[in-house]
Amino acid sequence: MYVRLPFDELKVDPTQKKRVAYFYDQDVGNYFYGTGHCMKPHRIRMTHSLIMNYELYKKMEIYRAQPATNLELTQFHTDEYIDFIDRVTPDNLGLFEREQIIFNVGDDCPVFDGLGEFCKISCGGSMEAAARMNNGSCDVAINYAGGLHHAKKSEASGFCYLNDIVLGIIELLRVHPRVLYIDTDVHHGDGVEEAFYSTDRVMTCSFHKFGEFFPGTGNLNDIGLSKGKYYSVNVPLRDGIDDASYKSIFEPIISKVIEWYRPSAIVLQCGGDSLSGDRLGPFNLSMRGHANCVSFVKSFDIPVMVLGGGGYTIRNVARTWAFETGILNNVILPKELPYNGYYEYYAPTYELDVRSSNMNNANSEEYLDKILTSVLANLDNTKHTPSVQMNEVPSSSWNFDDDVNEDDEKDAIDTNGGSQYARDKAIQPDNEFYDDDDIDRGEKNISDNGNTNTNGNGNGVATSNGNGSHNNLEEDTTINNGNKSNNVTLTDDEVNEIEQLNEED
Ligand code: V1D
Ligand code: CA
Repeated sequence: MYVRLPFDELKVDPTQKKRVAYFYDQDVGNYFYGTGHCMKPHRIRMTHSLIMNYELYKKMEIYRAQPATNLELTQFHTDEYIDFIDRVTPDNLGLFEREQIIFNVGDDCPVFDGLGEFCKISCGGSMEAAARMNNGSCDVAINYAGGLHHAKKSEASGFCYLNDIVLGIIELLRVHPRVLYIDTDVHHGDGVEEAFYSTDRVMTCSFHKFGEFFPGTGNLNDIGLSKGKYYSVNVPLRDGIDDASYKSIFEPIISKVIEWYRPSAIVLQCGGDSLSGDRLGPFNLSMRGHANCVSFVKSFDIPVMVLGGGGYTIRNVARTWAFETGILNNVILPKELPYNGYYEYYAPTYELDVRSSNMNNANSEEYLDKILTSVLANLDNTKHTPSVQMNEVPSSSWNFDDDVNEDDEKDAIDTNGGSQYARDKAIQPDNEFYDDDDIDRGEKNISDNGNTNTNGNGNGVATSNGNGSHNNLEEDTTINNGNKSNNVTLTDDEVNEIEQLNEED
């Protein structure tokens, strides 16, 4: 059953064009978990700087999402927990002694300055990514500030406080009958699995290190419950898995899942802690081995949301996520790193590469064969794709609980009000896009000729409105989209300003 596939060079098919929406908030890199903590949101800013300096902004649409609101967050989390996350700070922590225990904040999940804002940025990105996929305005939506897969309904866990993935999937379920979640972080995607453990509307599939490793869940025989039985897939792996072994287990499992389950949307969590040399993860994937998962999932031509996750050797996380962003845009990025705001992090090679090491691979062919055989056998039980009666979800009316008619309720996930409405409401009129006081002057977009593109909001990042149309663009000031060629030429002063801003990063 298990066949060790050769690990061939990654290729892209330039004829297979995807519309890519990329979500980034300039504030995200400023949040700090604390000295000695290995989770560093700064890696998202490093990734962004590579992406921009590789000029991928010419290929995709770049948005700054609206941070999620408390109401939106309660589509999954409890009111009490959201209230706590919203209000707690390092200064008032003493007022929350009981809550610290019940909501599990502490060493792994410290209360840091701006915690609530950080969570809302992460969740807003994934929810808006889902909204854009729902309205068909993109084929690929990327949010590297998302992917926080351990967060529970009313509990922080493993550096994660709020579960942007669950919230994003709930949004996708408004339109998509079946959503597939794939998790390549070295840790088990327990929070997402738990949220959908008893439904067949979402199939979760996590690849992870198993055995004396956080969070301790994700055994081979954890396969879901009641209606969700066979709709949770766990692939427990041992230390040192290499590119060829990973590909040889990932590809047949994902192929069969997609063939049997026929998802209409996929969410791919790309935790960078499965890379070789990670500070926490014991796997041995090269950048290309990791990116092969992205490339393989993309090849199915199903709308996909690509999220971040863990990853603790931050220079390698940034390299890999930038490379993967290239793949999603049908570009194999050149090896030589462009000069960027964090160039010194990439010493001594200054190259875009993460190599495997010569560590031992504890995943024998026999072991991988046993896993593959078991997973594929379980999948046979999902042959009859669940057919869900879909009800059209109105995008311009608020479905309060007491408004929902009973027929509609049958298969619906309780969205506690529904966020599509809120996101539609957030559309700014076309003539009100210039709100630069609220948006910091971070990296701007640079046009084909190397000059900055002034798009009206001064930061090159569109504030997305979730309905598929830009709210900050006019025909002659379009942002960074390679399909459009009406870039604006800048003055030397503007170019200097950009260069200075890049250096400040
Ligand atoms: F090394 C550390 C330094 C400071 C604070 C925490 C850690 C640390 C390392 N590993 N914490 C862990 C893991 N926690 C424990 C706890 C000990 N307790 C009894 C449990 O082993 C948590 C690892 C979290 C991994 C998060 C993730 O990579 O999966 C992730 N994905 O998306 C976002 C994060
Ligand atoms: Ca995983």
